[in-house]
Amino acid sequence: MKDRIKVVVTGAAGQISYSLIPRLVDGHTFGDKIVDLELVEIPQVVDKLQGLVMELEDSNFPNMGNVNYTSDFDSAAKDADWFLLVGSIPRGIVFNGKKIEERADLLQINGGIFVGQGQAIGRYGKSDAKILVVGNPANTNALIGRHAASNDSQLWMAMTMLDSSRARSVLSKKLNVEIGDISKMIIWGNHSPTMYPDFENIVSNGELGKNLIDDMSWVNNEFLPIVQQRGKAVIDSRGASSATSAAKAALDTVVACENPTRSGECFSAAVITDGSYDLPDGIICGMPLMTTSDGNVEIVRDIALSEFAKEKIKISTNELIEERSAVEDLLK
Ligand code: NAX
Repeated sequence: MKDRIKVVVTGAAGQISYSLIPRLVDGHTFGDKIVDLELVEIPQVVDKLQGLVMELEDSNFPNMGNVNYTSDFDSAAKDADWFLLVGSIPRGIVFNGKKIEERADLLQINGGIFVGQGQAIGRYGKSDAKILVVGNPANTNALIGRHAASNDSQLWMAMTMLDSSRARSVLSKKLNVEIGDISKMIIWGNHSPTMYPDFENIVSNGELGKNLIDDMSWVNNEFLPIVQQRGKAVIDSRGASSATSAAKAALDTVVACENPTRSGECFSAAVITDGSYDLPDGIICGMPLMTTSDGNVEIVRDIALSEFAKEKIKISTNELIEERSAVEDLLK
């Protein structure tokens, strides 16, 4: 009999989820396992998921197990192995009669969602559950959820894989190599325009990035702004936010956590700080990670940071500290 895995996806009727959910059951992301899906939406939207479930059933996915949709997060969370928390309230929406424009309002509203979901995950999720927060502001949402879950054996991450994929793409063009020839693309800090994509520590064809890129004008005026502002550039062009690339990045994160990381490599996600790299305590910060052969996800601790990198990372961690202050009441 094949192994089973239970995956909860919130924001299941949204754009990212439409690309993400079918690929959870296509036999690649979780290999041979049968994948049971719990698709979660807010009550006003949940009925739309019936259509998505019909499409999933019609797609002939041999690895698809039970599929349920609900607006009851607590029941969905029961014994789940993975939580992909995509659902959130976007900027510009009218919420409780008020148009949400300010970052502080966005932090409060979305943070509020993550208190309830975090408590349910801590209480009902598997003790070794892995949680990937995609919904923005992802790092601070993950901090709130992790605090509410109060279950240290579970792993809370905020997604920075999309930023890392974007940075790899820009660097592969600059270095004129295939994207697969670039490894160790680390994103430090917040999933926001302050993030720091660490070009110095990439490895391409056996050579460190700092030895390959000596054009600081290109770094400062092209590389960093392109990667940091890529989400906005996609919105400006498409009239909608990055969806298919965000879905791919979420899947890449799951695959990176489900399979041992090759020796000397690492992948990007934001996790709770633990004193490594002198990062401030108690924030969810982008760092280099690896999955061990027994399935634990750990921080890679031997990356050398230049003064330039440290300065950039500080800007982003300061922003995370400010975000944490804005939601202090949700962390009590
Ligand atoms: P959509 O607006 O298409 O979908 C979001 C869905 O979440 C909606 O259907 C909404 O009803 C649902 N939702 C809201 N509150 C919920 C709750 N409490 N429980 C369950 N569902 C809930 O947005 P989409 O384009 O799919 O983006 C989703 C989130 O990803 C946004 O916050 C977006 O900013 C964020 N992103 C994060 C990225 C990252 O790298 N971390 C990149 C892509 C994306 O911008």
